[in-house]
Parts: sequence; C-alpha cells; structure tokens
Amino acid sequence: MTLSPLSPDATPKPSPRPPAGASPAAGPAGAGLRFPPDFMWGSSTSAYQIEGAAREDGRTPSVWDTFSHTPGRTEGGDTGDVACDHYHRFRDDVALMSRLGLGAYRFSVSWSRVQPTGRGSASQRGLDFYRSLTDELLDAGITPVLTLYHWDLPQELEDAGGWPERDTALRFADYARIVADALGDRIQLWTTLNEPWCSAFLGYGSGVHAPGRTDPADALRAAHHLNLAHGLATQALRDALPAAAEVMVSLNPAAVRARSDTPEDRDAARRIDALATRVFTGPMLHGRYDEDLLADTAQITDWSFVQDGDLAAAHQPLDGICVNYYTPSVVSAVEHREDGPAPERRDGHGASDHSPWPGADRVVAFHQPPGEQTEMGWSIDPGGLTELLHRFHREAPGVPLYITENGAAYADEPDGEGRVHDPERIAYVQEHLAAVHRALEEGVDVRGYFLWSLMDNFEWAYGYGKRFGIVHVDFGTQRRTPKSSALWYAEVARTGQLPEA
Ligand code: IFM
Repeated sequence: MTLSPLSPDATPKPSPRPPAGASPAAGPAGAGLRFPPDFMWGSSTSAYQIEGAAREDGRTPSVWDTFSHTPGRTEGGDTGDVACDHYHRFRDDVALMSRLGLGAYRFSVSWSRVQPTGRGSASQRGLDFYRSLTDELLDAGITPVLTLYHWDLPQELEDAGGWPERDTALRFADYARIVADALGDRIQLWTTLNEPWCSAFLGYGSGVHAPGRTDPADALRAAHHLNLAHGLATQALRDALPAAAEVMVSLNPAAVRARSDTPEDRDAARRIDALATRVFTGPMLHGRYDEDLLADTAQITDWSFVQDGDLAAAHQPLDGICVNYYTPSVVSAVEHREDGPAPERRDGHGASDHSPWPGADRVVAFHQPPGEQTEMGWSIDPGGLTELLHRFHREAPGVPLYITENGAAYADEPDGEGRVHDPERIAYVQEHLAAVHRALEEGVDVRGYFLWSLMDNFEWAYGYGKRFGIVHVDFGTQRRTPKSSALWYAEVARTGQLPEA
C-alpha cells in the first residue's frame, strides 16, 4: 500500500473558491483557526458500504443485500458484495489511518454479521471481526467509535415486518446487548442509530433505500419504532457497559430554509422541520411528539402505534448528540391541490414517484439553492452546520456535540502519475470546519469532527459512482490512494489548526 504519491512539499491547497460572502482576496475560509487541543479528529464509514464479505463467516443478508440485488434499485446494479473488501483488508486500512494521524474512527457493526437471524444467539465469528478491528485501532492509538445500526436490517426481520413492526425495536435492544457484552471492555463511545430519518422515510416512504417500501403510514410507524429502538438500546447499553461509556445517537437534522418570509413559506419550513428533525428529537430529547407533527400527519395515521411508556423509553439521558450535515433544504408552500400533480421535489434524496415527506408531499416544494454544488447536486452552505450546532446546544444544554458525518462527493480520478487532487473537497471541509469553529467560539460544546468518508465506498442507490472518500479506491484492484484532501486533513489533525493559505 502506498501512502501517497504526493511529495510532502506539495502541500495540498483548497480550491481558490472564496467562502460564501467573502471577497476573493480573503483566501480559504478560516485559515489559521485553531481548535481545542483535545478536539477529536476522525473519519467515518459504515459496514455495508465498505466491508464486503457479504456471505462469509455466517453473515446473512440484510435488507441492503436484497435491495441491491434487485434489478433497477441501484445505479449499474452495484451491490456491497465486495465493496472496499475492508473485511479482509482492515489491518491495512487501520495502518493507513494511523499513517494519516487520525485520532478516531467511526464504524458501524453489521447486525446480520453478529446476529445472523436478527434474534437469538450471536455469531462468534462476526463478533471476532469487530473485536480484531477494535484491537487494531486501539493498538494504533485510534479511538474507536461504534455505531450499532447504519441501515442494514437483517432480512429476516424485514420479512417479519421490518421497522413498521414494534418487535423490531425489541430485537434491536437485544442486539445492542450482544455487542455491548462483546466490545464494552474496549470501546467507550457508542452511537445507537445512524440517521434514522433515512431508515424510516427513504426506506419505507419514497423507497429509494432498502427495503424499498412506499407507504407513508409505514414510514411514520418505522420512525416511531426507531425512536423506541434507540431508547431501549440505550437502556441495554447502560446496563451492560462500564459507567464511563458514552451513549449517543447520530441524527441528520435538516437545516431548513423558507424560500421567502411569507407565512405560507415559513409554514412549509415548519412542516419539514417537524418531519425531518423533530420526529426524532421530540421523543429522544423531550419525550414527546409535537402537536403540529401529529396534526400535519393526522390524515395518514392516528399514531395509535405509540403505546403507553414508549415516549419515556425513547427519552433517555445521552452523553452526546452526533450531527451529520451535508447541505440545507430550501422549501416553499405550494397551492394545495388534492389531485393535482405533486410539486417539484428537489430535496436531494433521490428520484421516486413516492415522497419521503408524509403529509407534506402536496403542500411543500423543494428548491435547488443557487451556487455551487457537489457531485450529489447538494448545495454548499456551511452556515447550516453552525445553525444546527446552536440548535442542539439550546435544545440539549450541557450535552456535548460531535459532527459524525460531513464531507462531499466529487468525481475524483487519478491523474497520469497516479495522484488524486481534490481541491474542491479540501475547500468544502475547510469551510465546514470554519463553521464548526464559529460555533465553538460562540460557546457550543463541540468535541469532535468525523469526515465522511475515510475512503470511496458504496454510496447506496448511487452505487460506486459517487466518491466521498479522502482515500481513492480503485474498485477493480482495491488499491487505496490517499487524495490530496487526506494529506490536508492529516495536517489539520496533526496541528489542530486550519492551514494558512
Ligand atoms: O454515505 C452516506 C452515509 O451512509 C450516511 N450519510 C450520508 C452519506 C452520504 O450520502
């Protein structure tokens, strides 16, 4: 494995794009800004996106195996069968992180690798993999951060009804206990769910994610059972883990902007805020569903699946809240037409005839903001991250915050000499780190930043065509090549400072 074909004096630089609102002479956003000495610098991945080894050592299919093997569901029919082959190459991947000087690594556990039927006994071989990975990280001085669930529900549980069924939440708590018993002696930082919005609303609403179902009532039922699952798993983790362990959750709250200041457009923003963010933060942080959310969705469900005690169970004290952020949402109201065509929906969540926004699909339009976009078509707006950090600081006073995902896809390919230059990604990350720094200066307790992603990987329905990594992966040869952003980020992690221009 080559660390990089770039020579150390070829210091990577961000693209010349000035930060939003700055004069071109201002240089890259936040040059020279210094972070607290104990700030955690890491990168993130998830099991299905990198591991491969889909049928090895007792692992059974998850919903993503089934979905990606269903014709027409992913770009080019791509699957995670091999992905980055991390299951076999994890030692090299940890060595690479170590050479980059990253202090922390967030990964997820594949549920069907460690508990193949989603219920009952655990697979020792599956647990051994995560134990070896964790030990390798610890030996390299890298802090492991474990996510229990990053969208890969065991297919057997989907066959029994999936997240719209209450039992899935109970099964998740059992699974949490298994993983805690196996790894609790060596991992301190735990997150329960990753982006439950995507599991519920893309998986059961628009169907662009596994399992590909498209029923708005099921999407809301799924959201509730994910809230319950988070709470029950948090209790199970607290029960099994040492007192010093920290239990958190990774959410992808929306930074919603109304297109205008009219009451109608502000109301559209309120609706999307409820469906994107408060549907999870309500139960998890406050033990309630907000009245406006219940009213907006009343024609879809009466929420009778919420049983006594569920909201108290979902509302557990947390040791940290993890924010994943990429882009804001710009919305406006549309005239209500019962049977008219659905409004424009440029929400960045994939094309589908079915909406992931139950109750808002015919009254809210999504718009593409002006300005630069990443390869995903997502607009670049670091201010949204500062806003969200402030929001959680207000809503959960005293609870530390982490950014567990932030990054950008660009069409990176090696040049003639095998180097991969990605100045746009450096600029994106630098601007977002400046936005994090702003929140820190304003008193928000942010403890760490995890760049999505360590390496190019399986980007869900987009397959391998969208590259988010700071390390380029040639999926034919599995050769890893650190991009210039990896060297730049290594420098940030080493110095705790954004480089001068
Ligand atoms: O790749 C995904 C990740 O799995 C979850 N958050 C968003 C990333 C980019 O789309």
